[in-house]
Amino acid sequence: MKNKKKFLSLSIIFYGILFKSLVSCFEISNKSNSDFHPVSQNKEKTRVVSSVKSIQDSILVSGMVLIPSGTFEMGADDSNGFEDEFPKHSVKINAFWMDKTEVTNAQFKKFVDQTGYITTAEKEINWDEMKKNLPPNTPKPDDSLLAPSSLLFNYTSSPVQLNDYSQWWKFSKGVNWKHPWGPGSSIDGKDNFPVVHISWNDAQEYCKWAGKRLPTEAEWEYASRGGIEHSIYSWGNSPISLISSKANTWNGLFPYNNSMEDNFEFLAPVKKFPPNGYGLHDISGNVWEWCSDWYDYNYYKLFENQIADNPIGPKNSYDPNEPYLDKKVMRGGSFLCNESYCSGYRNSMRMKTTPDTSSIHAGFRTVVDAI
Ligand SMILES: [Ca+2]
Ligand SMILES: [Ca+2]
Repeated sequence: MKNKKKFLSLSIIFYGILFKSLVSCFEISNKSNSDFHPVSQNKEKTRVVSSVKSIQDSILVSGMVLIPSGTFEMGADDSNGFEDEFPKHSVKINAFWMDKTEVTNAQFKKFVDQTGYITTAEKEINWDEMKKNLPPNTPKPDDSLLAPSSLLFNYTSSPVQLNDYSQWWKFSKGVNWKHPWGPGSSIDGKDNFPVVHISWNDAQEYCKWAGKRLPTEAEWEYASRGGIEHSIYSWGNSPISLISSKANTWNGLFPYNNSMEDNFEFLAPVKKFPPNGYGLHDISGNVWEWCSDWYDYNYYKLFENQIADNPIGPKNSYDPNEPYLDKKVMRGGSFLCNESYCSGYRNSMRMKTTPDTSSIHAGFRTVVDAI
């Protein structure tokens, strides 16, 4: 029993995508609702730019929208922000093109068909590589734990302590982008669903093939805001609890009762929810989206009282909760987020996880520099 417990905790450290972050969500969401102060909706507006400048552009940016250059205030919009979202600071962003949707199964399949690429979740875990990022003398787990695997969500049968994420996250064998719910599942007929079980490393390889790149964290937040200043969400400031039509999230009681007011229990096909002001679908919810930046808890402090000019993130990762793990940023929340547990769909909410991890609710979208 002792050994079993040790392996469980070890696997959570290894493959612990989102674990600490989910705890962070819990801490945020436990704040009183009385702290929530919606501001006026008058600033909401729709601004979609979809023109292209040349034939070459039109090929490259198919399925993308132009995000115009500008300066915005990056970071928490109210007291619900987590500590790493402060201080709010000015950021200048050059124009860029961004995918209207999360990268789909059909798009990723084209990449795999042309390159033969094998994703992280489809490979056995290389213990020699992995242990370099773990505390010294971490024991090697049983070989069965090193088999190709990814993280799956499982309902609990009843209310549980929300700080014990191992109750609903299971590291599961045979789970990958082609079999998102395990060996018995497939993506047949799901071309327009977001590809999932994609590690940051996988997303990088796709970008190289496509001639594109991942957005920086600053670009992502700027795009998510959709041209609305000081908005908590990509649609403005109306609470998610009142507008389930805005994004695919978790309605009801997490993690045991999904009431599905938004009509989707888990993943939704892309474009089932309205775009934000820049024409981006599912920038909030559905699946988390990788950014190019390393995560640093203190990064925003570097830009206090100055304008950050197209920041590309820190040179090194730092998460005080797991300082021995290097983590990349993810943004936007997923179908597992809700107001009572995880508000990851807030514009400024910062998620972080190691670049070799994958899960049922993590994907990405790409960008291209606008010249
Ligand atoms: Ca949903
Ligand atoms: Ca998303």
